[in-house]
Amino acid sequence: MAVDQRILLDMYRGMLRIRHFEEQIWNVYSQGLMHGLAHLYIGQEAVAVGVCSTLRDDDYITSTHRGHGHCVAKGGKLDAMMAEVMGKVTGHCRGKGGSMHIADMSMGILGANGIVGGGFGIATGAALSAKMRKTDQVAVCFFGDGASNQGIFFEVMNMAAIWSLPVIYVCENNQYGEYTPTDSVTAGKQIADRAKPFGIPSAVVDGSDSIAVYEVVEKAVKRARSGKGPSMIECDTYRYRGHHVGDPGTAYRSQEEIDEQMDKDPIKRMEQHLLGKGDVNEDALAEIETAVEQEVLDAVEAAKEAPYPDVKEVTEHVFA
Ligand SMILES: Cc1ncc(C[n+]2csc(CCOP(=O)(O)OP(=O)(O)O)c2C)c(N)n1
Ligand SMILES: [Mg+2]
Repeated sequence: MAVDQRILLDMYRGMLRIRHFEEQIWNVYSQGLMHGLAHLYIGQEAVAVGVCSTLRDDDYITSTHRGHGHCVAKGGKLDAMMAEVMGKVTGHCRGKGGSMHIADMSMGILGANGIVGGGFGIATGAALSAKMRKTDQVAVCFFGDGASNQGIFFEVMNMAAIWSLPVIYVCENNQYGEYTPTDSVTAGKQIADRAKPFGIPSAVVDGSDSIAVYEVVEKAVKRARSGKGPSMIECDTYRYRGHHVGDPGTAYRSQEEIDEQMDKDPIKRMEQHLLGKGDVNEDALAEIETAVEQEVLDAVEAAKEAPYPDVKEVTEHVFA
């Protein structure tokens, strides 16, 4: 069945919110307004929105060091996220988490994570908790191609399969782990194949096509919610920028390769789809983008104005 027009427009808006948010993170970083680094998600937007559009507010996600897109798509507030990145008290974690540790339990965002593969145990544990509490919540674990080589990935797939847990492992294969091409360090044809020995159904999908991502994840979510157990989905995707804001991203990738990947841009692709159907025109899409741009600029201004947390609260909200 075709995906509802309302969902398509929401996904379009969602991808623009991520893209503009990330471009402003670059500006904020360049102006020296944030501490530390950020790993930009630009180019991978279709994965976050395609996946999160299938989820309920009370479902869980775990994210990665490249996590802003996942958090925005799951309902993170742009002003609270920008404030968090800039270390301000109005941030999701009162400015004490920063870019790589944005979490908000009220939205099921169980945390971005600076530890590669750090979400595997958390998402699988959240799925076990949902099963034990007999809710029909599901957990999505976003992870990279690099993380797929961490041993815990195999441990959690075993547990999830044995206990039939409501978890969906979503691999974002962006072809690189830091500065290393994935195929030079990752055995096997597809990362999705790693689910097979555990009897976990898996699929590979074009990660620049938000509709395709939505359709395949929707099936996995239905399966998980109805008690049939875990799934794994590998999304072919690409990050346009460097590994982090300090890496131009061009030393280990040819410009030709980057240009070829950027031709498949997920936002342009959705634009063409919506215009092709004839239900919306260019003006309507431009209006959406203008509103998003303003929302992001407002978030930057609010974060600039906000104070840093008081030094007295440095040991508060620390659980370990
Ligand atoms: C346990 C651990 N090992 C190594 C690192 C250093 N590191 C940070 S990002 C990264 C690459 C991760 O690659 P991938 O999972 O493909 O994610 P991507 O950056 O491509 O989104 C590495 C090795 C880390 N943060 N944590
Ligand atoms: Mg990668």
